[in-house]
Amino acid sequence: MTAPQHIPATPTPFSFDPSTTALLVIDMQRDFLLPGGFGESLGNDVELLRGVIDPLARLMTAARSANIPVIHTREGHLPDLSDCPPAKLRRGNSSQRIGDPGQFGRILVRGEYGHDIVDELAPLPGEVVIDKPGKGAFYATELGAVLARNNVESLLVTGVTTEVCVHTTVREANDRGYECLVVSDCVGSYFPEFQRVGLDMIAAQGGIFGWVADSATVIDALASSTPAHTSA
Ligand code: TIU
Repeated sequence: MTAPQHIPATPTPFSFDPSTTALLVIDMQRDFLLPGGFGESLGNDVELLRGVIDPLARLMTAARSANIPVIHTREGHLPDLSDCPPAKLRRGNSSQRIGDPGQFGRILVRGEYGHDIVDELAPLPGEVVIDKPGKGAFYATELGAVLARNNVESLLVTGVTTEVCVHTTVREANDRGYECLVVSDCVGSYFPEFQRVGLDMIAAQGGIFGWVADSATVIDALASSTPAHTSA
């Protein structure tokens, strides 16, 4: 244990102990972020997601300097799609389904170029990467065990998309007893309205799912925290 730190946040200051905190980076994958990729092929403006890359890269650097473990997730499926529920497979545009050939390999299939994390945010050797078949990062993954093993109690949550995988994961984490701070400029949505409302929903009703603060504020707090973790 180290002394609790406080990050100015909405709706109240976020109290966290750096020695029991992890940075969660959700689904910063080429399929969602690269121009010409799956996300763009569905008619989305990927620039709205790409704006997350620079602040998130700075936050990851700050977390690593504070010895806060960085845990990455990727949404995707086994090549035979046996872990993809038929209902999920059927969903969406009929010419662009999970497992179909895309610009960067088979869409959201593990091992394909598009499934992996963008170069700017590549995991460092030794950092945990959780492959998840669902929107939430806890469902059918080892995330809960990884967090327990590292005595994690608080999560700094980042990634894409705000209203889908970030929200699902924050809700799952909240129900499991984790305290979640969502970093507002390090999460992104293809839909500006969903970004705004998604963030509002986290902190509404006195912090029904968690807290919200921007990356500059979080980085300031991490810079004054004491290194604590040694591994993930
Ligand atoms: N990672 C994530 O949010 N997956 C999605 O499918 N997001 C959409 O917004 N579609």
